[in-house]
Amino acid sequence: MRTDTPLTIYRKDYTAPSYLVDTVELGFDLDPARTIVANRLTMRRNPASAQREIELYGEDIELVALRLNGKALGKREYRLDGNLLRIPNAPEEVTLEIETLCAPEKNTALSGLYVSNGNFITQCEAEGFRRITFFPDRPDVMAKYTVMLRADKERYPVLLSNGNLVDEGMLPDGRHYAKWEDPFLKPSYLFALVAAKLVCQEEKFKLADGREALLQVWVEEGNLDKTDYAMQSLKKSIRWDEERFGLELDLDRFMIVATGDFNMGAMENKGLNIFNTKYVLANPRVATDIDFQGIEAVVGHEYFHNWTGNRVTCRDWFQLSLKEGLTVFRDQEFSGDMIGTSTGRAVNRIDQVRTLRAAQFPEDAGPMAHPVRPDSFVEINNFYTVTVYEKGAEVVRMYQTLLGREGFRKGMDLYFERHDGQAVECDDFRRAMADANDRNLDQFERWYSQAGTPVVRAQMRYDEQQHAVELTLSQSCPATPGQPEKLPFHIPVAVGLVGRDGRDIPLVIDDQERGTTTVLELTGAEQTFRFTSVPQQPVPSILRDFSAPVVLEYDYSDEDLLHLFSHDSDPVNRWEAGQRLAMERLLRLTEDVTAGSRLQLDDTFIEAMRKVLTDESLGPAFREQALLLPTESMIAEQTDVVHPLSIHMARQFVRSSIGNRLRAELLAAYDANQTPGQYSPDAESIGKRALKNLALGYLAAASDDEGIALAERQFDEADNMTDRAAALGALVHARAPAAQRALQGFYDEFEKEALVVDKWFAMQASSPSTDVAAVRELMKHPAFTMKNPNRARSLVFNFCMANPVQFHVPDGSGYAFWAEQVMALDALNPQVAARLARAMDRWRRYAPALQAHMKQALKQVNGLKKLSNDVREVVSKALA
Ligand code: B3K
Ligand code: ZN
Repeated sequence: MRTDTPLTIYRKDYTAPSYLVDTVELGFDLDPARTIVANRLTMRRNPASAQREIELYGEDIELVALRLNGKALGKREYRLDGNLLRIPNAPEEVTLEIETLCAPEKNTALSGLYVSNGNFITQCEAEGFRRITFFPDRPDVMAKYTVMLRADKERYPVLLSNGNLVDEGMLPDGRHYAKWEDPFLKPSYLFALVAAKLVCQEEKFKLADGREALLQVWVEEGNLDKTDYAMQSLKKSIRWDEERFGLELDLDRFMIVATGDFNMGAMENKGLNIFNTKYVLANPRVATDIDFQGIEAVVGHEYFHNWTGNRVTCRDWFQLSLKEGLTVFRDQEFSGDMIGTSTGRAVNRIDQVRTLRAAQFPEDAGPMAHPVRPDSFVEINNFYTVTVYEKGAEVVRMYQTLLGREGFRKGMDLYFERHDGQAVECDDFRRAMADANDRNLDQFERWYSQAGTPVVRAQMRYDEQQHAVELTLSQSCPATPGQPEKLPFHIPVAVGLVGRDGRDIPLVIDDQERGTTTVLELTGAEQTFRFTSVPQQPVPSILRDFSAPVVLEYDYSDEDLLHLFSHDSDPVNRWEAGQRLAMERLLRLTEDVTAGSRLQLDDTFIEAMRKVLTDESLGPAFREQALLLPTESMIAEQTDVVHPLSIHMARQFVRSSIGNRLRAELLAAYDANQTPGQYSPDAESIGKRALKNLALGYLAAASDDEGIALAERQFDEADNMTDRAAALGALVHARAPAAQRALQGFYDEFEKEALVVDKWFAMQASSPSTDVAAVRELMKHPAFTMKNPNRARSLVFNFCMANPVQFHVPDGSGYAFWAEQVMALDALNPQVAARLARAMDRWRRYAPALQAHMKQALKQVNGLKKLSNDVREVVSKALA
């Protein structure tokens, strides 16, 4: 916690480390109140650096002893300014011995070494290792680690760290020890230890080269009935990386540990992944389909980091997307391949597009906008963003779109050939892609350096005489903080032409046949592409499969959109046409609500929805996506002045109209998509449940009580959490009289299941019937605590970020609540507080009266003298 003005760190100021570390020997005497850490480093001067001082970072730890080459250093021989310890005039080769103290039980920031439900856990990325010991805590310092753990055997029977267990035994005083050795070089952010009372599900797994690896999933006692899916997902991930990228597990042992107190989803520590319980624990009784999917994706993600992140890591934190964008791309491809079918894959892709639009586009247009490879930051933890992750993944995907799957694989192979064991930059990845394919990707660099969402404007001209189509594409990109002007991007635009009969027209450019979908490369500000042999005026299907993270503008008529919505062979664009039809109406209705006009929804739209809903040739998962309306925040992004209540009412009106006017079809879909028999989280069943529960939601939003009755029945009879939670959500959101009884029953039944209690809070927090006063009441519930990030997110975050009507009440009480919670949370856990702080990012877009309240709340937080850098950066950028 600092009170001075936070320092901005710039990418351009990078300098190589003054000393390199060869080996690290760590000894831990674990005690919640007073842990002693002995750290023995062998270091040598870095020939690539002109600097001659040893620089070590340390934060919130007490220095007890410091020895250099066996000799204790006096106070004059080193300097300790804040978090930086400097030793001038050190010799070429150095053995440093550092002894420090820390208090894990007081560590509420959950960064470094902390206690979670009585267990010791660590989290070191990005800069948590310095909260454990003094160290050149930067990712380009890679070393070999040996770790000795000592702790009371009764309370901490399990002692884990990275790599291989090389020794274990008893100590005289009831304590025991375990010694771990990690054979691979790693940066400090990948260090981990666990000392805990845990049990595990384990299995030997045969790797492609014939070796056997021991796989373990560690959880607290009582949770062994929820580890199967994580274990299965781990095995699938290992196999997939072997097959798709030729990458093997390089350790004999791979462990996953679940903890209930964790700042984010999971962490890829070498050989010892630590997970939020949310992404490990699942069985049909307590987890929804979305939870199961999340587990598969996150287990995959962390496992894939073993190569993209751990074997090849980042030179500095500005390069974060080098590992995150690439690894998200890899986990997305993994999930797609696990579904297998082409529509399944498309639904997966649609989900990605939705996330990008709902979260990344707003970020790219707001005060925290930054390039995929940022140029500066105050607090690196604020840059684990949707831009670095999801837009970063889109950037990686574009390589594959431009180079083809094989070309992309060649690039990956070259990347590992060149950089295995190194800490590198995003540019190195781009160079590997270019060199392996003999392509010039210089202009592509702008995806890394320029922030903002590019806008691609398309115009089509059909030449009846020549039977030719001219498609003109132009691009621009709005200004973002610090970047007033942008240069053109290298944009892959996948295009098809849909004929009047609904079929794709074969594409011919420069007398070359290009199939029915072709990737146009837009590199200039404006370019025209000419297609010949086009027998009749087509409807263009542009940006197929969402081939680039851009906003596409094209003046589609309703008729064009209806045509694409019925026929486009590209499922993503077929869905997109429906979204455009819906968005147009939602925007108009929002204006009507604000103006007090009567609301009306045209038959054309309802008919289009009816057609999709009843089209049996489309899989249920796709139909669900097609019928899902854009979220309130997506609508907000499209309006000039945001009136949250108008948006909510407009969207509710469309929902109830669909519920009323498609009642029969929704009921039929509800019945036809039941999944009797044993629950299974396969794509087909997940799709059916999604469509069925969407139908239930619409029916419950309709004006008669039949939907409510259906929801009540489903709630009482469901044998799995997906259906249970969907029914409860429908009751709560429809403010049904039965909602209270159902909520109480749900709580009583699942009181002991922390992740389900989170759902219980979340459902209420995001319900439009829950106002600020009700949230404050819920905060008094014995199960609520701000100290647990999952719990804080379930109630406080959901209210501030997923309940726009109540959060934005005209009197500003929602914002006052926000300020209060950000400040309270900041004193406990700055990383989590800074996430909540971002709820106010888009404050300038709201109606003036709301803006004034929002500004006041932001100023209140910013006015606090004692504020973390994390929150300070977010609120000061919002106000700037
Ligand atoms: N690499 C971690 C994120 C660490 C966040 C630190 N504030 C999880 C992941 O992306 O796999
Ligand atoms: Zn990651």
